[in-house]
Amino acid sequence: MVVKVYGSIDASPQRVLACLVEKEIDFEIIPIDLFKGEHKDLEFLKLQPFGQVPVIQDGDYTLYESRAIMRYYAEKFKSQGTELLGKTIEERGLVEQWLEVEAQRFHPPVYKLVVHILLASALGFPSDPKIIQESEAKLGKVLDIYEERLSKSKYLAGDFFSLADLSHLPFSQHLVADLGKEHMIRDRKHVSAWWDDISNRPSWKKVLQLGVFELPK
Ligand SMILES: N[C@@H](CCC(=O)N[C@@H](CS)C(=O)NCC(=O)O)C(=O)O
Repeated sequence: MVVKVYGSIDASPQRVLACLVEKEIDFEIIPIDLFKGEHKDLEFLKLQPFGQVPVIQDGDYTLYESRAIMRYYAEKFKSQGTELLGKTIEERGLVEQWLEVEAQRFHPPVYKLVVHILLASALGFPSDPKIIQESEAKLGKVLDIYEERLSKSKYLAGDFFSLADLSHLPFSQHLVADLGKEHMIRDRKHVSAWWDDISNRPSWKKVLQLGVFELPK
């Protein structure tokens, strides 16, 4: 069965694609152009009533929310491809803990940086320097905690790569590649080594080969 991934070359769909590649699951991308507003079309809203990508369709099963999709495939194909949830219930607990940290602590400030540095003019509103400054400060404090954690274990949940690390790839890529904030990673020795490790995985390179995010001309 080939999984249909509705999305674009955007960070949240990339999270799902990296997981599918790690789990050796075949997929097909159904392009949804956010700048043309295709995610608000009535047909698309039948799949994702909040009007966001990604959504997957697997036969007649439909699922949205990128982290829920990753958890679903990591569990469904536990023994296929890379084990991404940990081998014991204790490891699983730590994977879940760091997945929550990514979603609740890392994502909000980095998302604001993407909106205010990268997207504001394309979306037609002025970027707010105060929000940029506050978000960078918040993110810096979060990354200080990562630095401490990664001085004790190679990856976030322990000495094994997991969904918790993978979930950071798309927005860390934005930090490094398009936001001019690579120093936030590089100034922290262990975070920097972790980023080099996870971003050099063949799965992430394959996702980037599918295309990189570009603003409309
Ligand atoms: N919590 C959702 C967030 C998805 C999300 O923010 N998707 C963005 C693209 S990266 C989107 O569809 N933006 C268009 C919009 O929100 O109108 C998930 O993880 O799937």
